[in-house]
Amino acid sequence: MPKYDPAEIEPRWQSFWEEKGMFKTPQYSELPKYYMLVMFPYPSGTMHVGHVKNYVIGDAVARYKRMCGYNVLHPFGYDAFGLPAENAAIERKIHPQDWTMKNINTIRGQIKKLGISYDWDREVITCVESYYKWTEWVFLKLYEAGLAYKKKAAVNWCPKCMTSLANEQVKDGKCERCDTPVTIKHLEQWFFKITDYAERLLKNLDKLTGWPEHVKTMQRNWIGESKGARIRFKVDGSEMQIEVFTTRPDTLWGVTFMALAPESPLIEHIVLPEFHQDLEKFLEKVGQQDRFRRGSADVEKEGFFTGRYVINPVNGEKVPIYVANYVLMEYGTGAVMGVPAHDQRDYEFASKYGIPIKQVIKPLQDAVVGKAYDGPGTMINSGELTGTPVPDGMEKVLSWLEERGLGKRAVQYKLRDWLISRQRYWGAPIPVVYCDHCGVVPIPEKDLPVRLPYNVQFLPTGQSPLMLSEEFRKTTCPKCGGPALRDVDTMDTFVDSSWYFLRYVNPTLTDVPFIKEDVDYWLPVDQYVGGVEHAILHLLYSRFITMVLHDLGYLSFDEPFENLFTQGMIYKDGAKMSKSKGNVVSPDDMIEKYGADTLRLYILFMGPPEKDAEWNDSGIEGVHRFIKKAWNLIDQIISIPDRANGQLTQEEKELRRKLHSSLKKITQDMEGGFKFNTAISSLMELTNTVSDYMDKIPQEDWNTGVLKEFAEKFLLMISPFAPHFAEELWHRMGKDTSIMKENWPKYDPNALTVEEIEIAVQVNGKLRDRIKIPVNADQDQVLQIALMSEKVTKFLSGEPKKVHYVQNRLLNIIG
Ligand code: ANZ
Ligand code: ZN
Repeated sequence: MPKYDPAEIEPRWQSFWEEKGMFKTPQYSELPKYYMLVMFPYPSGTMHVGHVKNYVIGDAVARYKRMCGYNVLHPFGYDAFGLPAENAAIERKIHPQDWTMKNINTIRGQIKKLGISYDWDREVITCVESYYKWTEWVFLKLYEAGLAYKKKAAVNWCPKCMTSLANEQVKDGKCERCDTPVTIKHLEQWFFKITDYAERLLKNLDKLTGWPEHVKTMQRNWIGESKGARIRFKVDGSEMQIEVFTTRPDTLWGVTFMALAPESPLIEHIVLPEFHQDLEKFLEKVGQQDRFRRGSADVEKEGFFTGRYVINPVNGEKVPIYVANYVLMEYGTGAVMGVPAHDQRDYEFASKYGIPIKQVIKPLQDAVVGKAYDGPGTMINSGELTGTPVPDGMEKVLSWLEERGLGKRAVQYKLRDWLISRQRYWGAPIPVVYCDHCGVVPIPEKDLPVRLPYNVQFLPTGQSPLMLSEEFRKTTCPKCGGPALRDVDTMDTFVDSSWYFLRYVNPTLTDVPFIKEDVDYWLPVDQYVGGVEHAILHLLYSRFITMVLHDLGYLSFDEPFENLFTQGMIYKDGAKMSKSKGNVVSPDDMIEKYGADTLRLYILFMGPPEKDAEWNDSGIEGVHRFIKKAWNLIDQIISIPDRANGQLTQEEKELRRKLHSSLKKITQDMEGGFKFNTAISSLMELTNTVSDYMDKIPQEDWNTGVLKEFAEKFLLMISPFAPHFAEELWHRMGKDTSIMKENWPKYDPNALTVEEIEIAVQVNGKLRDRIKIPVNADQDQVLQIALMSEKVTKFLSGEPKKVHYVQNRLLNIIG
């Protein structure tokens, strides 16, 4: 009997599949399409088993769907630009391109050894010219549509990475990548106007019924819709007005001060001259505070009185104007109407500076003293609106304000425009030039790509490395032919990944990024699988770019991903795997030790795939024992010659029942969403049942028909998880076509019916009744049925003392 030898089997089938082109996807087919997409990786090193989980899940789905009769698109690529690759390259003093390409080769090799069924002809690498040419094209399209603009802005600056960061890349005031506290720098930057799409990005979430609820919630919170009003206050003794955004227009009568953000451009026009010097000092102090924490509840409130007042439009009251640290310039209008009685931050501010606190909402129940009350209640001290219940009466308040022209309804989003300029080398160039004569001039599409030069001093210095390349920077204006300078920044890597799923459809076209009919056929993606860490940024940006391209007529759909699945992480020793912690498990080591199929099965068996799971060496050992056992079992079955099997015996019927009920259950697990772990445990149980049968029944009595049916169906069912194993035994069974070409098996409903038989029931040795029981029911079950018969119980005086059961024949109760 040949031993299970994955090291011999697996490479052989990998070459076979590749030579026969079995992973290739025809562009069109009679079959319905299924686009199975996994999030492509940053090639910033080798992969560990945690990374691989994503691809193993995707492959199980892709292989299963092929068997179900779909034309499956299952591509792979690399998010190859960006800081991770660049930083790693700098650390190792090697060019980012060389470093990245080397890693890509390693990763590709790792994936191939796993037998993942990617269509390698469609591989996409974002840092190669043929791809980033079209990333530049995306920029141009946004620019033409008025959705890319440049402005001087205070940006988040990471002093270690020496680049600006999007708000999304700042976590708790620190750089997401290196944990360095982020500072502020004023730079001319390019932005994408994602805020124009805030409402649609929010509303469309309701359509995405195939997305996990928690991901949609994260997106909703990130977009952060607030409904309220904008209200203008006149500055006393001036023509100037200050507009505020408030979610509580019902508290307008309780305003006792006005607060401006320290960055507000209004300040210099408002503050009295004699206050100027002190104001400077105040602004300097606030400028040193952490801009991301300034607005949070626990930060000490600080303010500066400008010497001026505004007039409350509803009651004519004069209230002082302050500059306050907790007001942020980026939100609303950068100005707040202070209502200390009903807003906690205003309350703390007013208490500190001796500003009156005026109650205008009467709580439904007694409120906590010494705190702002922000709960429901009734408006008081509020002129005509006194008595209005809130928040129920908010509509009435808004209409009242609008009718009198005092304010207007407004919706405010937390979402900011997407800052895409990076002062780094390793990214797609921004395709514009600056001409003294013509100003900002986009590069014409026919002149794309703007090539990223290889020979550049790319170490970060705080200014863009491309600035140092005269050869890159100096050019001529496409409009007037005069001298011009190129933009020396590169694009945020999230731009690269915001459209890669379109490129997989037509990965090699050189004159267009994709063909509309083709992407319309393949997209939306049927199933997207990836890490929950991309719940906000990547998914939001991809949705945005898709909407823009849709609106420009390039696509017929406006949401790219129909179904989303977020897989959990693999932990080792209770922690996330990382090189620095030294708890990394390499897929290569596991493949060497157990083979790819064992690794694949174990990753899928570890638990529900959406949950985090702990890597366990004895766990993979156990899975390896299972696969060896299944190998031996099937090998034995294959080796017995077929013979005529008569009527099925009871055991044989049972065996078929188990086979078909497993098939039914596993099909449900596959259809009902990623329940690979329970599917695999059904396969294990089934193996045990068959093995018990073969142990119990002498070999010459084995029903070869039933056993071969088992072997065949078992191989089909395990093939999405352990494809090499399945393919090998499939051929050993004498099949001459690939198991990949087979259909997913259908269960036989007739095999599922449980047969009943009649058995005799004795009480104290005397026959008292005959009862019907399901074949092979156990003793407890049979006893229960027997005790429902009066003919039995009337001979018993209480609980049975002893029970003797001869399976499927006779039950004797001693009472
Ligand atoms: C008056 C008021 C009274 C407010 C009250 C709240 C309670 P969300 O829900 O986050 O949208 N606000 C407006 N712009 C601000 C800015 N640039 N910096 C800091 N705070 C700002 O919060 C909206 C509320 O946050 C607004 O409603 C405003 O305070 C404040 F009893 O206006 B409110
Ligand atoms: Zn010009």
